[in-house]
Amino acid sequence: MPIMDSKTGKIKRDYTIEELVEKAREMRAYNMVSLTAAGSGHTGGTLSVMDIAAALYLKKIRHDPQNPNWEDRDRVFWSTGHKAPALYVALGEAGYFPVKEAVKLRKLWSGFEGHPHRLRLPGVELSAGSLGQGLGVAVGCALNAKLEGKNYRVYCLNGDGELDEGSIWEAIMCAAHYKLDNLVSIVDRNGLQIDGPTEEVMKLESLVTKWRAFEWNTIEIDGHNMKEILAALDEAEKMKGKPTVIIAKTVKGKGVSYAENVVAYHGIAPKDGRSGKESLDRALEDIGDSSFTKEKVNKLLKIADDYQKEVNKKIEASMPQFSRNYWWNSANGMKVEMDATRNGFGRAIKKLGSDKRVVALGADITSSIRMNEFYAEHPARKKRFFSMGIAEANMALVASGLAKEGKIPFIGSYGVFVTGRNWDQLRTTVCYNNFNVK
Ligand SMILES: Cc1ncc(C[n+]2csc(CCOP(=O)(O)OP(=O)(O)O)c2C)c(N)n1
Repeated sequence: MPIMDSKTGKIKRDYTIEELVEKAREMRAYNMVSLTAAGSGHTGGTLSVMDIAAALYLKKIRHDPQNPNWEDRDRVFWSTGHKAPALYVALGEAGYFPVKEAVKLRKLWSGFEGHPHRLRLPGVELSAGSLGQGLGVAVGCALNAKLEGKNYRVYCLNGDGELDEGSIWEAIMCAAHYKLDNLVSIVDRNGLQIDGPTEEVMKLESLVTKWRAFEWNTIEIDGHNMKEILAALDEAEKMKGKPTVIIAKTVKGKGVSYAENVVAYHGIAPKDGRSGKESLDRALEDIGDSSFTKEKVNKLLKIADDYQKEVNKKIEASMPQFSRNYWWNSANGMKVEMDATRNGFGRAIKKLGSDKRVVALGADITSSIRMNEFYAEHPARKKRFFSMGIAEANMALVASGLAKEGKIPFIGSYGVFVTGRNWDQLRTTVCYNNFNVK
């Protein structure tokens, strides 16, 4: 069901397959302008998921952008919150707000946060960012439809790297247990995550066999073929008694030559800014939407720029000012040299690595937290490094097992994940057992 008027039940706007292909092209272009204006964001995954986003928001789901909380709307959960810019351009194209607004990506108070915030933007179903959580929420939402006899459908966009998280498999089991045929997971199978190819970080294959064994209806498609995407979504709707997973083979960075299949383009905007080899201009050339003239792009970038200037003014006005300088806020001796904590971590683990008992466990952000310093100049140490995938809870437990046998394991991820997602493992297993996990 395409975009609807929730009051009259009439279709507001429908698209042909050819039009959807063009819309996805336009969405990629807006996406790249947004990322460039922000100077940061996730190029790779937003581009790989874009055709699916266009198919869902412009053709498949029943929704009314003028009535975002319509009770009977279909729900789409973006479990991979880092792909938020693709969600924003999809919502904009569908009519939740003018799509050009999405260029205010990552700007304070704009609502277009780096990861989606449900309370700040209409059409966003779930605040997300910590991977592995959306599918469970989607299960709850689908269960509610069954309980209340509602016929809305529930879609969840998952990343393939995200499937490393155990909580995903708990949700998979739960959905099959409750025979949630109103639920569809779409896996953006682009084959890459942050540390490299999925099969090197944590082997996923055979993915189809795994989902089937968990008793899901399993469909494999080319995630850039609009016809196949729509056919799979229709097939899922006909399925009775089982949830459906659509494993969509995609290309990370699809449509932008310098980003396609390039691991480094996971979480960055075009390296060269507006023009140059790896720039916005080059990206737009590759994408090939002729409506994105220099003039139009300038105007879009100006929207972002003007907005930022207003934000800066407001911030400046709200900052407390000293009436004059004192020794403690201005003397040279009081100034400190700043260095990121992760750099200190990298230096320390490099040094400590000479102790053969030291082992390092990574959770798919190894270079980002400088854990790679452990083996960068000491290749022999690589065998004492273990990639755990995006699975912080299991990482703490595996480290515990190694510690129990006399190793000194260092585990690492971003602070929120390595304390939050494995808090109980730290409490019960690491602490109560007094295991020497760092
Ligand atoms: C719990 C958690 N751990 C780590 C991260 C950091 N992180 C953000 S994206 C990402 C890789 C995700 O890979 P995938 O799901 O395949 O997404 P894609 O490659 O399609 O962007 C990681 C590890 C996170 N957001 N959440």
